[in-house]
Amino acid sequence: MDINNILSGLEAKHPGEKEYLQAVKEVLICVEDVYNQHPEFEKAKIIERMVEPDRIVTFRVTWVDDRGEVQNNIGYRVQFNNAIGPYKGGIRFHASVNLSILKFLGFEQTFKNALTTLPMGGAKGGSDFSPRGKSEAEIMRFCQAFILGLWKNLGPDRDVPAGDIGVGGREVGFMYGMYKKLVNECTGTFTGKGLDFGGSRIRPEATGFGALYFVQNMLAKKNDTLEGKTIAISGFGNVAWGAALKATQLGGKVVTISGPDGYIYDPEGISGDKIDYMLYLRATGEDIVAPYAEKYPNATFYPGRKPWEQKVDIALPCATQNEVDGEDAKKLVANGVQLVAEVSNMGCTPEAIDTFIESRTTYAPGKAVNAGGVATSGLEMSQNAEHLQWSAEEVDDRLHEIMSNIHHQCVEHGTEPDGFINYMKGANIAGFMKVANAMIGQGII
Ligand code: 2IT
Repeated sequence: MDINNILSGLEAKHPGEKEYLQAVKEVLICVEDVYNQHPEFEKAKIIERMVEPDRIVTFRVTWVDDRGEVQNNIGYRVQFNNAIGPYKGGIRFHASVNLSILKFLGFEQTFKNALTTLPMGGAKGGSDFSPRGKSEAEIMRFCQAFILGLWKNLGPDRDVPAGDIGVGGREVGFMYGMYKKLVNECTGTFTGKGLDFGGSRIRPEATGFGALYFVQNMLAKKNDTLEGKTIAISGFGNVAWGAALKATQLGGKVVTISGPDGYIYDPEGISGDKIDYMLYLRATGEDIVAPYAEKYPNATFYPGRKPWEQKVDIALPCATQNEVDGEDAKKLVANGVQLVAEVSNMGCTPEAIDTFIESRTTYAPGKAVNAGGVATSGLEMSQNAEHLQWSAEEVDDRLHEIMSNIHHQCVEHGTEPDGFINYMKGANIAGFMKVANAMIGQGII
């Protein structure tokens, strides 16, 4: 495989799609050696086929705001790869959404879903619609209009969306309601649904909980635990909330959260009702964390800054892609960080990852660490298919097992001769091999 050749070909075809090209480059570098050991991959042009989405659906979403004004947004669904199972992945509503971001997310999702061992292909969708400051009625009308443009491409065995940034239980409910009205079938088709209409227990918590189970596994490998560790978390959405809850339960002390306006440092630890307060802050729809420091005066608000300048044992980026850059990584390493686990998708820039790996800092990528969210979505699909709802204990037990298994795959494929575990390499190789073999098994299509 000639990585530079493939990448320059992709750059020429998709100029300016920087997140997408970044995600592809990371995987290609990691899998180059194993790829070259399998001439059947080269013969079937597996890489060339795998880096292009199977299909991209783009549609105009028109809706009416509360003032009666007509609004237009763009909707997308990137159906990346269904070699392993139906297209599966979240929907993101954020002003920054564009095709490059959704292609990177769909590409990552394909390998992440393969790592879960559940039968799910990879996809991602979304819109440049910004939920910030919108009323509930506006959000509902937008969700309904979005589904009018997309529903024909979905189905329980075709494509099963879920939430992502800007899309939580409320939005999934509105989208699923409209979808169901159009197809007149109760087959699931969305995950992250409400508990009363086919949702899975533990799904809201699953991304954060799964991430902490993964971190527990990483620490156990170093004969360590979360007990007494200080933890920097970024973001204050659903993922940050689940991560803070589980980190605290397991004996860690979460000292930061962040929003687009800056970050909060709370030396006493963000626990108990302070974690619930995150949900309140999110529900206001204003997308700011500053009010935390007014409510809890022992905490400090640092406007316009990122939490990575604080001295902590563990860093858990839980906000968005490329939120930890090379400079942030240098600060974390200089302050003696012991472990960095991406809970956001592609939370670290390539420079940040290089800094962690060169300094032999234990680092794991989002596609392994945050796979508990989509894994629990897979469990929701199973429950819908058998028309049953499992107990919280059953779902949580399976989530534990899946995260340990992903950790095991990373160790198996990522342990270097000096004993250092390169989780990025391990996750990419394990995910890639499964998708590549599934594609080979189904012929040239
Ligand atoms: O990035 C992700 O894995 C998600 N947003 C969850 C996807 C899903 O289908 O549950």
